[in-house]
Amino acid sequence: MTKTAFITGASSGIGEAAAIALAKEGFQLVLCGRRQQKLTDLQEFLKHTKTHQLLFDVRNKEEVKNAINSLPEEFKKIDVLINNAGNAHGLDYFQDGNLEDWDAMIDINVKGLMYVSKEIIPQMIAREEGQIINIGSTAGKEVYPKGNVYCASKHAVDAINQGMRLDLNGTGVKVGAINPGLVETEFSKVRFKGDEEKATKVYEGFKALQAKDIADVICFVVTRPSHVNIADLTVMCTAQASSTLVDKN
Ligand code: NDP
Ligand code: 8X3
Repeated sequence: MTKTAFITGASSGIGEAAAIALAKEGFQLVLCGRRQQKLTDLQEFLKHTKTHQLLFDVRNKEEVKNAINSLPEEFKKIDVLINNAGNAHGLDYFQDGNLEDWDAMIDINVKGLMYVSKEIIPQMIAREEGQIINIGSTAGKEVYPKGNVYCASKHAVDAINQGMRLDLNGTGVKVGAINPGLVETEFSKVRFKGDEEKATKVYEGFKALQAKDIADVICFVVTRPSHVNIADLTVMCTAQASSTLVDKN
C-alpha cells in the first residue's frame, strides 16, 4: 500500500527537495506551507505522484488542527511526518536582538513543530506504526555568535526530539532528528529579510550542502527496516567542522 509523507515547509528548500525525493521512493505526499503558488508549482512538477496541498501557518494552533482535520480520506493516514518548517530571523548580538524575530523563531521552529506533532501522533500510536523526522540543525548542537535565539530554538528541537523518542518508546512510532549544517536554500534570504547580497555571501568560498543532499538522507532514514530507527544524525558539508567555523555574516 502506498505510504503517505506529510512534509511541513514543502514550499522551498529542504522540504521541497524531500518531496521530490520521496515521490521517487513511491510516497504520496501532503505538502504544507503558506505560499500557495510554490506548492501548486511543486504539485505540477510532481504530477505523476498523488499530492495534496495544505496551507497553514504552523504558529496558529487552530489553523494546524483544521488543516489536518480537512485532509481527504486517502491522505488521512500519515506514515511519515517530516517536521521541517522553520527559519532563522535575523543574525544579531543578543543585546541588539529584535523581539519580533525572537517570537517568530520560537513560535515557528518550536511551538509550530509541537502543534503539528500533537495532531498527528495519536493516529500513529493507534496504528502502532509511523515515523517522525524532526529537522534540527548543527545550531541545535552548538551555539555560534549572534545565533542566540535561533540556536535556542534548535536546541529545543533537539530536546523535543529526545523527549518524543523517550515518550513514544514502546508504541511502535519511530522518532529521530536530522541536523544539517549550512544548506544553500532560501534560509539566509529569510534570515536577512530578503537581502540577496547578504544571503549569497553566506555560501561564498566553499561548497555548501544542497537541499537534495538532506533529501537523500531523509530517504535513507525512511527506507530503513521497521526495527531500525536513525535517532539523531548530523550532516555537514566537507568545508564545515563545527557550527562556528563558517562566517555567516
Ligand atoms: P527555506 O527558507 O528554504 O524553507 C523554510 C520552509 O519553512 C518554507 O517552506 C516555509 O514555507 C516554511 N515555513 C516558514 N515559516 C512557516 C510558518 N510560519 N508556517 C508554515 N510554514 C513555514 O529554508 P530551509 O529549507 O533551509 O529550512 C528548512 C528547515 O531546515 C528549517 O527548520 C531550518 O531551520 C532547517 N535547517 C536549515 C539549514 C540551512 O542551512 N538552510 C541548516 C539546518 C537546519 P512558507 O514560507 O511557504 O510558509
Ligand atoms: C541552519 C544552519 O549554521 O546557519 O540551521 O544555523 S546555521
